[in-house]
Amino acid sequence: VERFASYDDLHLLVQKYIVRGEEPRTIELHTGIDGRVWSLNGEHFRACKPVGSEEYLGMECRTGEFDISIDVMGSYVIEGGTIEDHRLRCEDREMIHEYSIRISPEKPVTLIQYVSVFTSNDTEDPKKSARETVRRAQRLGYQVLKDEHKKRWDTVWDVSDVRIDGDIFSQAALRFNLYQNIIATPAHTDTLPIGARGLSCQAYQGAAFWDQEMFNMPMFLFTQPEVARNILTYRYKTLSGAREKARNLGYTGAFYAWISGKTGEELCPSFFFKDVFTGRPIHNHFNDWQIHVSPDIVYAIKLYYEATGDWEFIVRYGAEIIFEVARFLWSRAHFKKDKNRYEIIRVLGPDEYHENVDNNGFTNYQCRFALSFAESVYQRLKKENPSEYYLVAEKIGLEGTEVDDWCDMQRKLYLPEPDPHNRIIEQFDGFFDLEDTTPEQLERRILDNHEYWGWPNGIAVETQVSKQADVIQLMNLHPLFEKKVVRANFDYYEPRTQHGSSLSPSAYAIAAARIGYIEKAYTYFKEGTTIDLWSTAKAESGGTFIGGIHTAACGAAWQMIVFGFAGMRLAEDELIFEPVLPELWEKVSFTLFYRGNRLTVSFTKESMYVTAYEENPDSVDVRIGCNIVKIGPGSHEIVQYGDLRL
Ligand code: IFM
Repeated sequence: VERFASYDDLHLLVQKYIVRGEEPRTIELHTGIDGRVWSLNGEHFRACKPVGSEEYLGMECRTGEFDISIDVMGSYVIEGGTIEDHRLRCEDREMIHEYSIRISPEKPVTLIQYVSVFTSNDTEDPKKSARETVRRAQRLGYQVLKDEHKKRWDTVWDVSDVRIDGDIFSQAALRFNLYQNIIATPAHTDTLPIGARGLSCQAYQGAAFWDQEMFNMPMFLFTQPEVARNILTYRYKTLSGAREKARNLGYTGAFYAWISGKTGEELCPSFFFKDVFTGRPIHNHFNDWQIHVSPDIVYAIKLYYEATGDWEFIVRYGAEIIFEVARFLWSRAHFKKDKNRYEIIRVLGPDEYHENVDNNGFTNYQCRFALSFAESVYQRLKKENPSEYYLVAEKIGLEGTEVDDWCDMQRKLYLPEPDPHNRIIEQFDGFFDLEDTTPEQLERRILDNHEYWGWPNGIAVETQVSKQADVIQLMNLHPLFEKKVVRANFDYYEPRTQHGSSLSPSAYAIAAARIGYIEKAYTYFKEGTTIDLWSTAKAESGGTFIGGIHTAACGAAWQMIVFGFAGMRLAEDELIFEPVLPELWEKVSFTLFYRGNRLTVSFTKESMYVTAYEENPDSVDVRIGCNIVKIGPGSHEIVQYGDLRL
C-alpha cells in the first residue's frame, strides 16, 4: 500500500494497493466512501447523499452545525487480475464498489484511487471542483502526482530539516515531529487555525489553543516566515470573536478564545471533564479564566517582528490586536489601592490543575510584556505611520487616556519576584502553603485511572503538584531570569511537575539545556519527541477523549533543538547562541531565516559553524558565547568554544 495526501494539490488524496497471490485465488475488494462521521456533538453530517456512476463515486454532505457543504469524489482504476463480479452497494451513507477478482502469482491486481474533497469554505461549487480535481488526477496518473507531491515536500524539507549526527533514533523521532507540525499547519491560508490535536481528536475540534503561537509557530517563524505571518494573521481575522468573548464576560478589548476555530468564537465548553465517580460534569474554567492566551498572542507577534523586521505586519494587523489585548488586560486587572498595585486575580496559568488562582507569575509577566509592547507600538505607529495610526485608533475608538492607563498598569502590575533567599518564584499566591508532595506520591491516592486530577476536587488541587511547566515556561520565554534563578526554580518545580500535558517535557528540556543539565535535557527531548511515536500521553481524562496527535509537542521538538541545545535567543539586532550537545550526539545542523537572510547553523561539542547564503541582502550579527561575528552574504564563520562560554 502506498498513499499520500498531496502536498502539491491540497484537495487530492491518492492511494495505490497492489495485491499479489501466492497461489491462484479469488479475492474480495471493497472500496468506496463512508459518510458515517461522528463528532463531539453527535452525527457530524445533517445530510449525506451518495451520488455516483461506474466511473465516479461521490458523497454530498452538509454539516449539522454550520451547514457547510462537503463534497467527496473518487475514481477507481483497477489493473491486472480478472474481475469476476462487480456490485455497487449504495446505502444510506455509504457508496461501495465490491469486486470479486481472480488473482494469481503472475497476475497481481493493482487498485489506484484518486479522491478529492472540497467544501463550501473553499469554493462556490465544491462538487464541480472535486470532479475536476479527480479528472485531472486521472489524466496525470499516479506517478506524476507522486512526483509533484515529492517535489513540493523536498522544498519544505530543504528549509525545515534538522540533522542530528550520532543518534539515529533521535534523528528519526525528531523528523517525525517536524513532519507532524508541518502537516497540522494550514500553511496555505491565513483563515484557519492549527488544531491542538491536528484533525485527530473530536474533543479539540481541529481548533487552536495558546499552543499555536507558543509551540507550533516558532518553527515556521525561522524556517518559513510567511507561514508564521499567516498563523498570526488568523488571529487578526478572528478578532471579532475575541472582542465578543470579552464583551460577553463584561470586559473591553479582545479576550481570545481558549479553543478557537475558524470564526474565533469560544468553542471550549464550560463542562469539559466529568467526575468519573458520580458521572456529573465538572464546570472547568479553561474558557473564561485562562486569560494568558491573549498576551501570549502579543508575545508571538513581538517575536515575529524581532525575527523578521516586518513592521508592515504590525501596521496592518498587529497593532489592532495588540491594542485590543492591552485594553482587555486593563479591564481584567484589579487595582488594589491599599497596595498601590494592579493584580490579576481568578485565573488559570499553564498548570491547569489549579483554577481560580491569583497572580499566577506566568500570566502576570506575560501581561506586563504585552502592555509594554503595546506602549512602544503605540508610540512608533503614531510617529512613523500617523495616517495608519489614525485609522486604527478611529476603528477601535482608542483614546489617549487608555494608553496612559496601560502604561500605569505596566508600571504597577504586581510581578512575583524570585525569593531573595532561595531564588524561587511562587507559581501563584499561596502556592507554597499547599501540601508539598510529588506526583508519584499522589498517584497512590488514585481510585480510578481516569479520574481528573484538577479543579475543583481532584487529588492535585490542594497540593503543589503542577500538571505542566508553569514557572519554567515563564523563564523560557523571558531570558531576564539569570541562570542561577532558573536552576533554583528547575530544582524546585521539576519534582513537583507531573508532565500531565504534552506541552511540559519540551519546556523542561529547553530550560535544562540552558542551565547545563545536558543529559536531563536529552531525557526530556526523548520524552517530548516520543509522545505520539510511542503514544505515551493519556488518551482519556475525566471521561473525555483527549488523544490524537499532540501538535504542540511536535512543534516544540524543533524548539528543543534550536532554543534548547543550540541555545538560540534574539537580542536587539543579533542572534545569540549558547550551544551544548548531549553525550551521544556528534553534530546538529539546521537552516534559519532571520530578517530576510538565510543561514545554515551546525555545531559540535567543540565549535559552531554558521554559513550565510550568497543571496542574503545583509550581514547578520551572531554572538556565540562571548564572541561576536558578523556574517556577510556568502561567507561563513567557525567559532571554537574554547573558554568562550558565557
Ligand atoms: O493548551 C493545552 C493546555 O496547556 C494543556 N491541556 C491541553 C491543551 C491543548 O494542547
